[in-house]
Amino acid sequence: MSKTKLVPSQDGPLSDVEQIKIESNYLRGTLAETIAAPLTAGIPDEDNRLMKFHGSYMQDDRDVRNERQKQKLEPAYQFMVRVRAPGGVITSKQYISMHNIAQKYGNGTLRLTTRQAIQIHGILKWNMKKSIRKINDSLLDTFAACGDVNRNVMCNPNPYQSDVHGEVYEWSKRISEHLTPRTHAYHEIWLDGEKVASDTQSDKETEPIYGPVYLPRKFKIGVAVPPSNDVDVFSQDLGFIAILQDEQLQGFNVVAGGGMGMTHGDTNTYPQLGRIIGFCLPNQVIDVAEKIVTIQRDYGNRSVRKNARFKYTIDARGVEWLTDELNERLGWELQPARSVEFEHNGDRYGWVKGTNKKWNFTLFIENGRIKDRDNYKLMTGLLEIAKIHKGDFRLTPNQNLLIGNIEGKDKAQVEELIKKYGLTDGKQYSALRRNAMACVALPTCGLAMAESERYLPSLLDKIEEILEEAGLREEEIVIRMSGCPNGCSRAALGEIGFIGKAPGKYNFYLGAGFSGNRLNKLYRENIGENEILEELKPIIHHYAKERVERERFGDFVIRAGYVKPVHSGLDFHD
Ligand code: SRM
Ligand code: SF4
Repeated sequence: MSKTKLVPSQDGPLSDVEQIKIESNYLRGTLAETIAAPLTAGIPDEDNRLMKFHGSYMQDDRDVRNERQKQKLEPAYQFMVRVRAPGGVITSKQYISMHNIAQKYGNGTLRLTTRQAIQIHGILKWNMKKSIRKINDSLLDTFAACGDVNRNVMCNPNPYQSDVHGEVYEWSKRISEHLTPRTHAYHEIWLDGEKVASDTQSDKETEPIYGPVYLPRKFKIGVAVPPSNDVDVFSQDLGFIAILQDEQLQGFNVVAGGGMGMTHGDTNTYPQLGRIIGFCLPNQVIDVAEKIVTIQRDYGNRSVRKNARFKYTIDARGVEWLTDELNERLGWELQPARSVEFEHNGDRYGWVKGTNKKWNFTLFIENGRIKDRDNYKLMTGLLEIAKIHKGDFRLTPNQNLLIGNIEGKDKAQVEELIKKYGLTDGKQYSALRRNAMACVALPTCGLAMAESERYLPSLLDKIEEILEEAGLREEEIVIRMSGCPNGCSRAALGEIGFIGKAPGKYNFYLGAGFSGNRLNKLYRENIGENEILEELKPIIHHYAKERVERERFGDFVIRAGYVKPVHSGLDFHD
């Protein structure tokens, strides 16, 4: 019997978001009107909730929030749009469009996300329709990039096994397409599609998978190709692990019920690892994804939003319940899971030749932010590459960018531009920095309790000094920082993890598995930079001196007794 957890009952009244969804007429609400309303740069809260399904969040610039309040001005409202790219694959032309939209309507930067999507921040309400239309003109879209539906489906961008990767990627795209909501609201609001009257709604439009109230909470799917676990398959609501034999795709192990978010001080919330529940053939994968989504639709908690993710649905009932329910809905049974090993959950940088003989270059993009700085013209450099590049770009699950499928004859030209703009595979940095991720946090994220993207690089400068002293500059250690316990950088899977508590203060975690198969554990609470460095320094030196051969940092801190291992989120707070 698997362990279960009593989570707050779902028999209470529906949460406010459920009410908004019910009344929204398939995600319309009054969005069309409030986006057009000229008197305020913002939109009302109910529409902002619906806006997420359309791939956008209203935010305000938190750097100027207090000053504007003093001046009795409304917050500096602006919108972030998230552009979905299943498996992170986009063409050069699409990349150029994103660049242009960010320059013209956004804050002039692009943000590669931890789920292989692109975010453009700082778009004013008056420019939202134009921006979304341009995104759609480029054959990308923002629909279902956020909201209580299935999000961007992640997939390993592995250039080594091009053929198998291509096949797995195609399945990921099909899962994504199959689970995309069917409402016409997006087209109607943003692309001036034909209006659907609410009284004839049911005749014209249905959501065969989601139903009219969609899911109780966001839902995330990732597909891993071993030995790389770059998609952090155990952090996904639903994961698929490609099983390969003699370079042929046999099928997928199915992983259910992962998630990273929690709330400080609430032990009913916790990060959780997905559990491997069986194996399916390639052509069964869409059926499995659909049925799992419907189980979450029917059993997820619609009363307490904090406990509405799939991990809680499973933990309240047990894994056996899930497999029984799934097998029943499928009408056939999952096969026993195949054995599989992961080696790492990071990206592999630099040049690599695929089995299709084409070249790929993975660029190190610190924390996913593409912008021009005085001495590093990353944004301009990438634009110039996109102008001549005939292959594709792949956004990696670790916020980096792979310039993919370069013909041998074109390699020198790309190489020249990489050199000209000083773009890098990160080899001049420590292995720690190459394995680091920070979420966006301030100034755009409304939920940030502490800095993350803007702070981690300077903290790393100091940790790197300790690593140099200890002779560990080239030791790969996974470090992740999130500005709040939502864990958007998948911080609970960092061998070293920091989660924001208050400005300048972080909870400090240790001991996740290097390949993303074990959670970390709280080591010190609410500490600032000096204490972080004081705490970390002796541990790093201890590791340098006493690690056994090939022992990973996350494994060492457990063996040395700094923290207990956490193999299930149900033990995260023990
Ligand atoms: Fe996230 C909410 C940014 C990946 C867990 N996340 C947010 C919001 C939208 C804040 C908000 O709700 O107002 C952040 C916008 C910040 C900004 O200014 O851009 C935000 N999340 C991000 C991104 C951009 C972080 C990044 O640095 O790349 C990632 C976008 C992914 C994408 O392309 O879809 C991002 N978020 C994640 C991940 C990692 C993942 O999915 O692999 C997680 C942890 C995995 C999980 O979902 O369990 C994650 N984000 C959350 C949560 C907590 C959800 C929970 O139920 O536990 C929230 C808050 C919420 O949903 O209420 C959140
Ligand atoms: Fe914002 Fe928190 Fe996510 Fe960071 S972890 S982007 S602070 S919601």
